[in-house]
Amino acid sequence: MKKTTTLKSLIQDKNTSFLMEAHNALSARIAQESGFKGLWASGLSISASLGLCDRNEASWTQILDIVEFMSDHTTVPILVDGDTGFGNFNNVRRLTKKLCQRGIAGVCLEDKLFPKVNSFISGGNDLANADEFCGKLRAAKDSQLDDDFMVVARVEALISGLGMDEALERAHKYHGAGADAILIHSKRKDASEVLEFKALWKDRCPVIIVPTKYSSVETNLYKEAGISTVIWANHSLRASIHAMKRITQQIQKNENVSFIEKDIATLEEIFMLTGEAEAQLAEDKYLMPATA
Ligand code: SPV
Ligand code: MG
Repeated sequence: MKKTTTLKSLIQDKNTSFLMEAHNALSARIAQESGFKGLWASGLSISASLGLCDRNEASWTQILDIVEFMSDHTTVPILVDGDTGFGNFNNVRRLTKKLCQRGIAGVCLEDKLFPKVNSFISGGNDLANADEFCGKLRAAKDSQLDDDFMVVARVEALISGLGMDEALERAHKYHGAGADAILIHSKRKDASEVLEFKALWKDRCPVIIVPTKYSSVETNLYKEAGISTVIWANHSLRASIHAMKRITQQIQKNENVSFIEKDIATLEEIFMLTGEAEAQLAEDKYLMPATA
Protein backbone atom coordinates (compact mmCIF):
# COMPACT_ATOMS: atom_id res chain seq x y z
CA MET A 1 0.00 0.00 0.00
CA LYS A 2 1.20 3.54 -0.73
CA LYS A 3 2.45 5.48 2.31
CA THR A 4 -0.23 8.12 1.77
CA THR A 5 -2.97 5.48 1.74
CA THR A 6 -1.57 3.87 4.88
CA LEU A 7 -1.54 7.18 6.78
CA LYS A 8 -5.05 7.94 5.57
CA SER A 9 -6.33 4.62 6.87
CA LEU A 10 -4.47 5.03 10.17
CA ILE A 11 -6.11 8.41 10.70
CA GLN A 12 -9.53 7.34 9.44
CA ASP A 13 -9.53 4.01 11.28
CA LYS A 14 -12.18 3.68 14.00
CA ASN A 15 -9.50 2.42 16.38
CA THR A 16 -7.05 4.90 17.88
CA SER A 17 -3.71 4.98 16.04
CA PHE A 18 -0.34 6.12 17.34
CA LEU A 19 2.36 8.15 15.63
CA MET A 20 5.85 8.20 17.10
CA GLU A 21 8.13 11.19 16.93
CA ALA A 22 11.30 10.98 14.90
CA HIS A 23 13.81 13.67 14.04
CA ASN A 24 16.25 11.97 11.68
CA ALA A 25 16.55 8.78 9.65
CA LEU A 26 17.95 6.76 12.54
CA SER A 27 15.25 7.67 15.06
CA ALA A 28 12.66 7.07 12.33
CA ARG A 29 14.01 3.57 11.68
CA ILE A 30 14.16 2.79 15.39
CA ALA A 31 10.52 3.84 15.85
CA GLN A 32 9.49 1.70 12.89
CA GLU A 33 11.38 -1.30 14.27
CA SER A 34 9.64 -0.75 17.62
CA GLY A 35 6.39 -1.46 15.82
CA PHE A 36 4.96 1.99 15.11
CA LYS A 37 2.82 2.07 12.01
CA GLY A 38 3.38 5.77 11.39
CA LEU A 39 5.73 8.59 12.35
CA TRP A 40 5.51 12.24 13.35
CA ALA A 41 8.35 14.37 11.97
CA SER A 42 8.38 16.82 14.86
CA GLY A 43 9.37 20.41 14.23
CA LEU A 44 10.52 20.76 17.81
CA SER A 45 12.65 17.63 17.73
CA ILE A 46 14.17 18.26 14.30
CA SER A 47 15.00 21.84 15.30
CA ALA A 48 16.48 20.75 18.63
CA SER A 49 18.60 18.07 17.00
CA LEU A 50 20.04 20.83 14.81
CA GLY A 51 20.69 22.93 17.93
CA LEU A 52 17.97 25.37 16.90
CA CYS A 53 14.95 26.90 18.58
CA ASP A 54 11.46 25.79 17.54
CA ARG A 55 10.92 29.17 15.85
CA ASN A 56 11.41 28.41 12.16
CA GLU A 57 15.12 28.99 12.46
CA ALA A 58 15.68 26.01 10.18
CA SER A 59 14.62 26.81 6.63
CA TRP A 60 11.84 24.79 5.06
CA THR A 61 14.24 23.19 2.58
CA GLN A 62 16.48 22.08 5.43
CA ILE A 63 13.47 20.41 7.04
CA LEU A 64 12.57 18.90 3.67
CA ASP A 65 16.03 17.33 3.35
CA ILE A 66 15.76 15.75 6.79
CA VAL A 67 12.30 14.31 6.24
CA GLU A 68 13.48 12.90 2.93
CA PHE A 69 16.23 10.97 4.73
CA MET A 70 13.60 9.77 7.19
CA SER A 71 11.27 8.64 4.45
CA ASP A 72 14.03 6.93 2.47
CA HIS A 73 14.99 4.90 5.51
CA THR A 74 11.50 3.69 6.48
CA THR A 75 8.47 2.03 4.96
CA VAL A 76 5.86 3.45 7.37
CA PRO A 77 4.18 6.77 6.53
CA ILE A 78 5.34 10.11 7.92
CA LEU A 79 3.14 13.02 8.94
CA VAL A 80 5.34 16.11 8.77
CA ASP A 81 4.95 18.98 11.20
CA GLY A 82 4.67 21.78 8.63
CA ASP A 83 4.35 24.53 11.27
CA THR A 84 2.55 27.47 9.65
CA GLY A 85 3.55 26.39 6.16
CA PHE A 86 6.64 28.61 6.21
CA GLY A 87 4.90 31.65 4.73
CA ASN A 88 1.60 32.25 2.99
CA PHE A 89 -0.56 30.08 0.72
CA ASN A 90 2.09 30.19 -1.98
CA ASN A 91 4.78 28.73 0.27
CA VAL A 92 2.26 26.07 1.30
CA ARG A 93 1.66 25.11 -2.32
CA ARG A 94 5.35 24.53 -2.93
CA LEU A 95 5.88 22.81 0.41
CA THR A 96 3.04 20.39 -0.29
CA LYS A 97 4.32 19.49 -3.75
CA LYS A 98 7.84 18.95 -2.49
CA LEU A 99 6.68 16.79 0.45
CA CYS A 100 4.70 14.64 -1.97
CA GLN A 101 7.69 14.30 -4.30
CA ARG A 102 9.84 13.14 -1.40
CA GLY A 103 7.55 10.35 -0.26
CA ILE A 104 5.89 12.11 2.67
CA ALA A 105 2.34 10.98 3.48
CA GLY A 106 0.88 14.09 5.07
CA VAL A 107 1.46 17.55 6.47
CA CYS A 108 0.11 19.26 9.57
CA LEU A 109 -0.38 23.02 9.32
CA GLU A 110 -1.01 25.16 12.40
CA ASP A 111 -2.99 28.39 12.59
CA LYS A 112 -0.26 30.58 14.05
CA LEU A 113 1.87 33.30 12.49
CA PHE A 114 5.23 32.81 10.79
CA PRO A 115 7.73 32.58 12.41
CA LYS A 116 5.94 30.36 14.91
CA VAL A 117 7.03 29.74 18.48
CA ASN A 118 6.60 26.38 20.20
CA SER A 119 3.16 26.11 21.79
CA PHE A 120 4.61 25.49 25.24
CA ILE A 121 6.60 28.73 25.30
CA SER A 122 4.59 31.61 26.63
CA GLY A 123 4.07 34.52 24.25
CA GLY A 124 4.37 34.26 20.50
CA ASN A 125 1.13 32.35 20.20
CA ASP A 126 -0.84 34.89 18.18
CA LEU A 127 -3.21 33.18 15.83
CA ALA A 128 -3.52 33.58 12.10
CA ASN A 129 -6.67 35.01 10.60
CA ALA A 130 -8.89 31.92 10.26
CA ASP A 131 -9.98 32.75 6.70
CA GLU A 132 -6.41 33.29 5.55
CA PHE A 133 -5.50 29.97 7.14
CA CYS A 134 -8.36 28.32 5.24
CA GLY A 135 -6.71 29.59 2.07
CA LYS A 136 -3.54 27.75 3.06
CA LEU A 137 -5.50 24.54 3.64
CA ARG A 138 -7.23 24.84 0.28
CA ALA A 139 -3.88 25.59 -1.37
CA ALA A 140 -2.40 22.45 0.21
CA LYS A 141 -5.31 20.25 -0.90
CA ASP A 142 -5.17 21.67 -4.43
CA SER A 143 -1.40 21.10 -4.64
CA GLN A 144 -1.08 17.56 -3.32
CA LEU A 145 0.25 15.18 -5.95
CA ASP A 146 -1.41 12.11 -4.49
CA ASP A 147 -5.14 11.76 -3.79
CA ASP A 148 -4.55 10.19 -0.38
CA PHE A 149 -2.06 12.78 0.92
CA MET A 150 -3.33 14.01 4.30
CA VAL A 151 -3.63 17.67 5.23
CA VAL A 152 -4.14 18.08 8.97
CA ALA A 153 -5.29 21.42 10.38
CA ARG A 154 -3.92 22.19 13.83
CA VAL A 155 -6.10 24.41 16.00
CA GLU A 156 -4.14 26.52 18.49
CA ALA A 157 -7.08 28.41 20.01
CA LEU A 158 -6.92 26.53 23.33
CA ILE A 159 -3.15 27.09 23.54
CA SER A 160 -3.74 30.80 23.00
CA GLY A 161 -6.42 30.93 25.71
CA LEU A 162 -9.20 31.82 23.30
CA GLY A 163 -11.51 29.10 24.54
CA MET A 164 -13.59 26.21 23.27
CA ASP A 165 -16.02 28.23 21.14
CA GLU A 166 -13.17 29.76 19.15
CA ALA A 167 -11.52 26.33 18.81
CA LEU A 168 -14.73 24.78 17.49
CA GLU A 169 -15.47 27.67 15.16
CA ARG A 170 -12.00 27.43 13.68
CA ALA A 171 -12.20 23.65 13.37
CA HIS A 172 -15.48 24.00 11.47
CA LYS A 173 -13.90 26.47 9.05
CA TYR A 174 -10.81 24.34 8.53
CA HIS A 175 -12.90 21.23 7.94
CA GLY A 176 -14.94 23.19 5.43
CA ALA A 177 -11.73 24.28 3.69
CA GLY A 178 -10.81 20.65 3.10
CA ALA A 179 -8.72 19.60 6.10
CA ASP A 180 -8.65 15.82 6.37
CA ALA A 181 -8.33 15.88 10.17
CA ILE A 182 -8.17 18.35 13.05
CA LEU A 183 -5.28 18.36 15.51
CA ILE A 184 -6.52 19.95 18.71
CA HIS A 185 -3.64 21.09 20.89
CA SER A 186 -3.75 21.76 24.63
CA LYS A 187 -1.24 22.71 27.27
CA ARG A 188 -3.33 21.63 30.24
CA LYS A 189 -2.00 18.97 32.61
CA ASP A 190 -5.16 16.91 32.03
CA ALA A 191 -7.08 15.88 28.95
CA SER A 192 -10.31 17.70 29.83
CA GLU A 193 -10.03 20.25 27.00
CA VAL A 194 -9.25 17.81 24.23
CA LEU A 195 -11.92 15.37 25.40
CA GLU A 196 -14.50 18.16 25.60
CA PHE A 197 -13.51 19.27 22.11
CA LYS A 198 -13.91 15.73 20.80
CA ALA A 199 -17.33 15.33 22.45
CA LEU A 200 -18.58 18.58 20.89
CA TRP A 201 -16.92 17.98 17.51
CA LYS A 202 -18.36 14.47 17.32
CA ASP A 203 -17.27 12.56 14.22
CA ARG A 204 -17.21 15.36 11.66
CA CYS A 205 -13.65 14.38 10.79
CA PRO A 206 -10.85 12.59 12.68
CA VAL A 207 -9.37 14.29 15.75
CA ILE A 208 -5.67 14.06 16.56
CA ILE A 209 -4.12 14.89 19.94
CA VAL A 210 -0.62 15.42 21.33
CA PRO A 211 -0.45 14.35 24.99
CA THR A 212 2.83 16.00 25.91
CA LYS A 213 1.66 18.08 28.89
CA TYR A 214 -1.08 15.65 29.88
CA SER A 215 1.21 12.66 29.69
CA SER A 216 -0.19 10.87 32.74
CA VAL A 217 -3.66 10.39 31.26
CA GLU A 218 -4.68 6.76 30.62
CA THR A 219 -4.62 6.00 26.89
CA ASN A 220 -7.87 4.04 27.23
CA LEU A 221 -9.69 7.34 27.73
CA TYR A 222 -8.66 8.40 24.22
CA LYS A 223 -9.78 5.09 22.77
CA GLU A 224 -13.15 5.33 24.49
CA ALA A 225 -13.56 8.93 23.34
CA GLY A 226 -12.92 7.98 19.72
CA ILE A 227 -9.73 9.98 19.30
CA SER A 228 -8.39 9.06 15.87
CA THR A 229 -4.68 9.45 16.43
CA VAL A 230 -2.34 10.08 19.34
CA ILE A 231 1.05 11.65 18.62
CA TRP A 232 3.91 10.90 21.01
CA ALA A 233 5.60 14.08 19.88
CA ASN A 234 9.07 14.31 21.38
CA HIS A 235 9.88 11.23 23.41
CA SER A 236 12.69 9.78 21.28
CA LEU A 237 14.55 13.06 21.39
CA ARG A 238 14.05 13.40 25.13
CA ALA A 239 15.15 9.81 25.73
CA SER A 240 18.30 10.33 23.67
CA ILE A 241 19.19 13.54 25.49
CA HIS A 242 19.13 11.73 28.82
CA ALA A 243 21.02 8.72 27.50
CA MET A 244 23.74 10.86 25.91
CA LYS A 245 24.08 13.06 28.98
CA ARG A 246 24.43 10.08 31.30
CA ILE A 247 27.00 8.29 29.15
CA THR A 248 29.13 11.31 28.23
CA GLN A 249 29.24 12.42 31.87
CA GLN A 250 30.35 8.96 32.95
CA ILE A 251 33.05 8.75 30.29
CA GLN A 252 34.29 12.22 31.11
CA LYS A 253 34.48 11.42 34.81
CA ASN A 254 36.07 7.99 34.55
CA GLU A 255 38.30 8.49 31.51
CA ASN A 256 37.36 4.98 30.53
CA VAL A 257 34.70 3.38 28.34
CA SER A 258 34.88 -0.27 29.33
CA PHE A 259 32.21 -0.08 32.02
CA ILE A 260 29.54 1.48 29.82
CA GLU A 261 29.66 -1.11 27.00
CA LYS A 262 26.61 -2.89 28.41
CA ASP A 263 24.58 0.34 28.35
CA ILE A 264 25.18 1.40 24.76
CA ALA A 265 24.38 0.03 21.32
CA THR A 266 26.87 -2.35 19.79
CA LEU A 267 28.48 -1.54 16.46
CA GLU A 268 26.48 -4.46 15.04
CA GLU A 269 23.28 -2.70 16.05
CA ILE A 270 24.40 0.39 14.16
CA PHE A 271 25.22 -1.73 11.11
CA MET A 272 21.77 -3.33 11.31
CA LEU A 273 20.05 0.05 11.47
CA THR A 274 21.96 1.39 8.48
CA GLY A 275 21.64 -1.72 6.32
CA GLU A 276 25.30 -2.71 6.02
CA ALA A 277 24.39 -6.31 5.19
CA GLU A 278 22.40 -5.26 2.13
CA ALA A 279 25.24 -3.01 0.98
CA GLN A 280 27.60 -5.97 1.35
CA LEU A 281 25.37 -8.14 -0.85
CA ALA A 282 25.13 -5.33 -3.39
CA GLU A 283 28.93 -5.08 -3.40
CA ASP A 284 29.18 -8.77 -4.26
CA LYS A 285 26.69 -8.23 -7.06
CA TYR A 286 27.87 -4.96 -8.56
CA LEU A 287 31.41 -4.00 -7.59
CA MET A 288 33.22 -6.32 -9.99
CA PRO A 289 30.71 -7.20 -12.69
CA ALA A 290 31.43 -10.40 -14.56
CA THR A 291 33.13 -9.68 -17.85
CA ALA A 292 31.57 -11.06 -20.99
C1 SPV B 1 6.23 19.30 17.55
O1 SPV B 1 6.49 18.15 17.90
O2 SPV B 1 7.03 20.04 16.98
C2 SPV B 1 4.90 19.85 17.83
C3 SPV B 1 4.15 19.37 18.96
O3 SPV B 1 4.49 20.74 17.13
S1 SPV B 1 4.45 20.45 20.26
O4 SPV B 1 5.86 20.62 20.45
O5 SPV B 1 3.80 19.79 21.38
O6 SPV B 1 3.80 21.72 20.00
MG1 MG C 1 5.91 21.66 16.06
